[in-house]
Parts: sequence; structure tokens; C-alpha cells
Amino acid sequence: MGYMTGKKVLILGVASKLSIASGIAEAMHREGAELAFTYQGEKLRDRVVKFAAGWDSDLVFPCDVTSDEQIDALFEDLSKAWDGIDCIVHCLAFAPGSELDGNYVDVTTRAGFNLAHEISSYSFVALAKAGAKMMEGRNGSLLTLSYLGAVRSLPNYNVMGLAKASLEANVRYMASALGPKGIRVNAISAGPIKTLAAAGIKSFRKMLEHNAKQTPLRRNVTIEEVGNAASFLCSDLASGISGEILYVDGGFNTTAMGSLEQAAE
Ligand code: NAD
Ligand code: 0WE
Repeated sequence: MGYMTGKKVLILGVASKLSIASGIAEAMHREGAELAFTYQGEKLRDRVVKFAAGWDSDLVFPCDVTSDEQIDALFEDLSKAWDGIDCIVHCLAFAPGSELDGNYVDVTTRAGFNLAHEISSYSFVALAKAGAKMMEGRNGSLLTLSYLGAVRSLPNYNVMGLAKASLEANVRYMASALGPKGIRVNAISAGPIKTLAAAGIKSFRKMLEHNAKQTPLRRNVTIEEVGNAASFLCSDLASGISGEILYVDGGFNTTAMGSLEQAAE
């Protein structure tokens, strides 16, 4: 019997089979969890319905997190199928593409800053708020996905770095606020992975190559590895862990000079 047996998990952010959310769904399904999914915009609907069926789920709801109405409707609809929710997995982010390319000070705008923070950070607490009633009394947990750009600067990540810094602070404040109700709140800070969100980024391939060479494990991580860590963090095996940012990055964040293997003599 899998260690997620009996858990009802809502996963936001499946857009393709490459999505980190898909790696998480795969691992949680393997461990016996019951899953529900959301999609952003009607264009993605049929695709997510198909993926959900592959994980034995027919619970698929629209949710663009910029809309309070859609967030409320999500839990209203889900409550007709489930008597409660054990976990919410927040696997989404957005900043305008034009602000993820070039000099941070030059390309950042008020509108882009606000949108990045709204979608990538505010939405996490908004979901916790709207889902609180369904999560009551179940020792549940919330999980989100972050990136090292929250705590270090790197080329082009720009305003997304600030949004992830806000998201990580959100994890700590939500952990404090929801801990008394028995709800744990954590994040995984994943190494770079080629997903749809990454496909839109200039020189992502070059970054992946560089990153692999500078990582202790000498390779990049996979959505399966993130999925396994996510499944653990959302399970009762992690009952003592809250407010934590767990790095699943092959050790990249722990080194100061990476590797000298590529350096010129
Ligand atoms: P992805 O493109 O597969 O997923 C991103 C998801 O965000 C999509 O499903 C998209 O529909 C959703 N989304 C965007 N705006 C939304 C909105 N307004 N409402 C609802 N959903 C919205 O890419 P991914 O790489 O799997 O990204 C998932 C998470 O992982 C993000 O938080 C990302 O920052 C994080 N992350 C990614 C990497 C990486 O290298 N790929 C590394 C670390 C963390
Ligand atoms: O969080 C992310 C990417 C999130 C993302 C991606 C896009 C591309 C398309 C947010 N918004 C958008 N907007 C779009 O229009 N990652 C951790 C992956 C990522 O993105 C980078 C990275 C890494 C790593 C951008 C620049 C530098 C590194």
C-alpha cells in the first residue's frame, strides 16, 4: 500500500507531460493518492482531462488564479465530489516574457512586477484561504514550487526572483498561521528543468548545460525526482516538517565555486 493512500490532493499547474505538476501527480498516484486537477484557460482543458484520466481522476476544474471567482468556484465544485482536501499542490508561476530577458533594471515594469507577484505568490495564500474549510481537521499540507533565483541573482530570472522570494516568505508566514490547525506548508526549490515555462526562455539549453556541469551530481534533476520529494513532503512521513524550503537541485545551491572541470588552465 502506497504512503499516500487515502489522501485527497488538488494539483494546480499541469500544462503538459513535462510539467513539474505532472511529475508530482505521477508520484502521488503511484503512492495511492486520489487526485484532482485544475487548468488555466479553456485551451488547456481537453489536455488536462486526458492526463487526469491517466491518473484515474475525472476531477478537472478551471482555475485562472488571477480570478477570485474561479478560485471560489473551484472549491465549491470540488466540495460536491470530495468531503475534504488533504493537500494542495501549487505548481504555477508567471511573469511577462519581456521581463525575463535582459537587464533587470531596464526591463522591469510596475505592471509586470505586480502581475508576477499576484500569480506566482499571492495565489498561494489565496488558495489556502479559499480551501481552508475543506482542509479543516485533516492534518493536511500545502506545497509550492520555488527556484534558487529567490535567494541569489542570476541572468534574466529578474522579477521572477522577487516573486519567488515573496513566495518563500509566504511559505513561512502560512506555516505559522496554519500550523495551529495542523496544516503544514512547504516549498521545493527545484533545479532547472526543461518544461513549457522554460521553453519560452532564451538560452535555456545553454543554462541547463552549464548548470549540470557545475552541480555536485554533474547532471540536472528530473520531474520524477521532484515528484518523489513532493509526495514525501505532502505525506505523513513528513509530519514534522513545516515552513521548509527543500532543495531538489542535485546540490547546486550548496557550492560556492561549482566545478573547475570546465575552467581554462
Ligand atoms: P509549466 O509551464 O509546465 O507549468 C506552469 C503552469 O503555470 C502551467 O500549468 C500554467 O497553466 C500555469 N499558470 C500560469 N499562469 C497561471 C494563472 N494565471 N492561473 C493558473 N495557472 C497558471 O512549467 P513548470 O516548470 O512545471 O512550472 C511549475 C512551477 O515550477 C512554477 O512555479 C515554476 O516557477 C517552478 N519551477 C520551475 C523550474 C524549471 O526549471 N522548470 C525550476 C524551479 C521551479
Ligand atoms: O520559474 C521559472 C519560470 C517561470 C516562468 C516562465 C515563463 C516563460 C514564458 C514565468 N513566466 C514566464 N512567462 C512567459 O511568458 N523557472 C524556474 C524556470 C526558469 O525560467 C528562467 C530561468 C529558469 C531556471 C528565466 C530566466 C533564467 C532562468
